[in-house]
Amino acid sequence: MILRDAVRVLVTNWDGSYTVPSRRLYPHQWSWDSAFIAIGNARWSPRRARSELLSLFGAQWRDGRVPHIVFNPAVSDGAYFPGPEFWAARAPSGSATSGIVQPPVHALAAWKTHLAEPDPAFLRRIYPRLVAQQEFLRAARRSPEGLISIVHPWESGMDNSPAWDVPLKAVPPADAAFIRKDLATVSADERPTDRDYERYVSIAGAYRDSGYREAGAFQVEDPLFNTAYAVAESVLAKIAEVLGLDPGPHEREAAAVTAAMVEHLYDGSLFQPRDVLTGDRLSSASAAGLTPLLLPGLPDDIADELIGTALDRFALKDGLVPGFSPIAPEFDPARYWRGPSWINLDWLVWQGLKDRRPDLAGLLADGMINAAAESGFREYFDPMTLRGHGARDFSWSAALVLDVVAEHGLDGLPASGREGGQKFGSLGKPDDVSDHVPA
Ligand code: 9WN
Repeated sequence: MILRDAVRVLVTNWDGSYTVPSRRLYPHQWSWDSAFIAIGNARWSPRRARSELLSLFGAQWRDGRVPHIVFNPAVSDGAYFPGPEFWAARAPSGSATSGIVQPPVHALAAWKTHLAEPDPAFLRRIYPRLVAQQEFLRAARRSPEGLISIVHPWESGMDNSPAWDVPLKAVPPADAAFIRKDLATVSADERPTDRDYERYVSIAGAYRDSGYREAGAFQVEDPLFNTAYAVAESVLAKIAEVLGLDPGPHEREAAAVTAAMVEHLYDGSLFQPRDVLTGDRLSSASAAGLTPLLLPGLPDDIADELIGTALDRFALKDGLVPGFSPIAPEFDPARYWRGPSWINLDWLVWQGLKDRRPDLAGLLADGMINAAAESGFREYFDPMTLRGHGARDFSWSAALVLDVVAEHGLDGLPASGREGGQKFGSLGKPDDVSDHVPA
C-alpha cells in the first residue's frame, strides 16, 4: 500500500514537468522540494526526476541563483502569499520567481538521479548549472570565515525554527498590510504566528527593494545550508570525474568549508548557526545541527559526538529525529519547524548515519516508514505520537519514503502495511512523462 500511495501523491502533484509540494498550500514549484522529490522519483521514474531538476534550473537567474519559488502562471496570484506580485522578479526564461534561495541539495539529487539510471547527457546538461548555483553563493554570500550566509529564515528551509528567534528580534516588523493564505488550509497553531510573518515580509521586502543584492537585518550562517553547500561540492567532484573534468577544485572547496564549519559553528556537541551581524555563535537545539553528519570529511570524533547528541537530546532511538530537541523549552510538537519531525530532515540524518552507524540508520528508516504508514504523507509529524500535521499529500514526504523503502525495505512495518507494496516491481514502470519534459 505504502509504495502505491506514495506514487499516487507524486502523480497527483505532478504539473507536467515538475511537482508541487502540496496542491492547496504550496501550488507552485519550490527549490529544495524539487531536489527531494527528484530523489524519490528517481526510484520509479528517473525521467520525471530529470525533468523536475531541469525544469527548476530552467528558472535559474543570470547570476546563478536558483530561486526558492518558480511561479506557475496558470495559478492565480492570490493563491499563495507572497506571490509573484510581491516578489516582482523574473528569470531570463520569463518565469516569475522569488528572489531568495534554499539549501543547495540539488547536486546530491542530480547524482542520485544519475545513479538510478546513468545518463551522462543529463549530467553534462545539469553540471554547469549546479556549478553556477554554487558560484552565486560564493560571490554573494561568502563571509571572511569562508562560510555561506542566508539572508532570510525562508532560505534555511526551516523557516520557523526557534534558532531564528534571537536574530529575528532585531528585524523591524513589516508596516504594510498583507493577507496570509496559509491559514485557510492549516490550523493557526501549526503555522508561524502573525508576528513572525510580519518579520518575514519585512526582510523579503527590503531585499527585493535592493534589487535582491543587499543583505539586510537577518544574516546567518546556518549549519544545514553550509552542509548542503559542502556536500554539493563533494558530489560535483564525482560528476566532474564522470564528465572527464578535474574534480580537484570541488574536493578542496568541500574540505575548506567542512574545516570552517568545525572551526566556527561547532559547540562541542552540536553545530550551531552564527549571526553574521553580531559575530555571535547562536545557541539552539535545532536538528539542523546534526546534518553535518553528511559531510564526507567530518572528523570521526566529531561525528561520534553528534551521534551522542542525537541519542541524548533528540531521542533518536525512538525512531524519528524531531526538528528541535524535545528537552528544549521552545519545543512544540505540532508547530511548523518548532519540534515536529520532517521527513526531509530525518532523511538527511539517515544519509549521514548509513555508513557510520547502520544500526541507528535502520531505526530511523523504520521510523520514517512507520510515520507515513500511520498518518499518511503529512508535511510534519508529532515525533512522539506520530500524529500528522500541516499539509496532506505532501510531495517530499512521499518521495523520500519511496527512496527509504527502495533501500531499506519494509520489514520494520507491520504486515498489514506491507500488502501490495513489498516490491518496487509491483509498481510497474510508469515512465509515462510524455507531457512537457524540458527538451
Ligand atoms: C515558504 C514548500 C516550502 C518548503 C519550506 C517550508 C515551507 C514556505 C511557506 O514550505 O515554506 O518558502 O509558505 O511556509 O518551510 O521548507 O520548501 O514545501
